Amino acid sequence: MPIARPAAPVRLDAIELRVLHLPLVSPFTTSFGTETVREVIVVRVRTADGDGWGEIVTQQSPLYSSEYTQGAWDVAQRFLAPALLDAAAHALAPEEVAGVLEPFVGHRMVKAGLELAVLDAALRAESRALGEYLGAVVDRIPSGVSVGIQRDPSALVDAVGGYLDEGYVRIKIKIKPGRDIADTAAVRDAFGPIALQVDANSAYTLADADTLAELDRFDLLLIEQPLQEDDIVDHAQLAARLRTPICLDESIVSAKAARDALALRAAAIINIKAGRVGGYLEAVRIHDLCREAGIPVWCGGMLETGIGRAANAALAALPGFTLTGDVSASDRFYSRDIVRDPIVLDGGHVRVPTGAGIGVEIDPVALEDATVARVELRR
Ligand code: OSB
Ligand code: MG
Repeated sequence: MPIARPAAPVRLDAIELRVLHLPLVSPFTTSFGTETVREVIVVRVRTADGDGWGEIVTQQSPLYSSEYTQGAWDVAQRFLAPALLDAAAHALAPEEVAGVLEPFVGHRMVKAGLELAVLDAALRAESRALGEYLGAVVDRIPSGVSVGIQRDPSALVDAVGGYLDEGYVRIKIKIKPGRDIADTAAVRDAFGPIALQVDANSAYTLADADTLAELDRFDLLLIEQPLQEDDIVDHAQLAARLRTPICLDESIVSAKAARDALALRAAAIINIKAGRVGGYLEAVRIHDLCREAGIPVWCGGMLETGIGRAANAALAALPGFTLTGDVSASDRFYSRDIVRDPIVLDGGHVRVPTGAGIGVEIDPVALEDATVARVELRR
């Protein structure tokens, strides 16, 4: 359902942007590369009624998407934040942010981070929780974990075993050509009928359909984004050759892209990430249209800090999120988060925050320690 009760407008006095470097507890490897330090941008909007926080989930290099942190840093300061400050000369409702930023093509992760900060400020001013605002129907959600490519299949089994011991209820392993069948077989053989899915991050082409069809024998929940971002028709052709359901991630950059992918039968399941689609409000629209179409969705992740993770937990509490998402605990990636009350795993679940706004408080010392660049733009 669309947002039931909009938030009151806020007047923006300033927007602070910071680039953070947060060391990961272990390297995270996907088909597109390895990350050891999370480089991310945190947004603080300043209003007469208090601050609001958001996160721009770009990565250091444009490998998952065309967006990347230094590009985001530039476009946010040069165009998007000034446009928002101009528009907010009187007051701006969170629901109006996307419209103000719409003339600028792309840069959805930047738009999402700015929108979240305005949304957080507006909801904090009203003492409303983001979950309640978005339409959450549960107070805790099951937690899955995304496991990177390891040195070899036996190291992967060790890593997966550790997460199962911690209580994660669904495992996703990253695959790439040459590290697909044997890795998946090793995990299936070691752990039997666990809830298991794979993510290729666009590493294959339709010419690999026979290899991908070999994955059918592992009874996977889904295969995520086997082909490239714009391979919508190819995904539809691949789907006709696989028993394993295809889930799209990179391809779904908007509600329009989601509608088109469903019309073309390119996806049976959709991974929703607010950053990738330009914000939590667009994410809710995708949720709504998938629910209408009977398409299951789940909440993906971008190695968010405690800011984005709290917001993801709120989103994943909507009724159409019928599959377990990548909303893992803070300590899966970080030994020190930038929020005071980071997400923890409790019986395989994480709690949906109930405090005002995103429902977590920033740890100012941890934030400062992680900051490598800071700028403040004023109206
Ligand atoms: O494809 O889902 C992905 C992380 C960065 C970029 C893309 C992806 C991922 C993950 C991690 O799989 C999910 C998480 O944040 O836990
Ligand atoms: Mg993915």
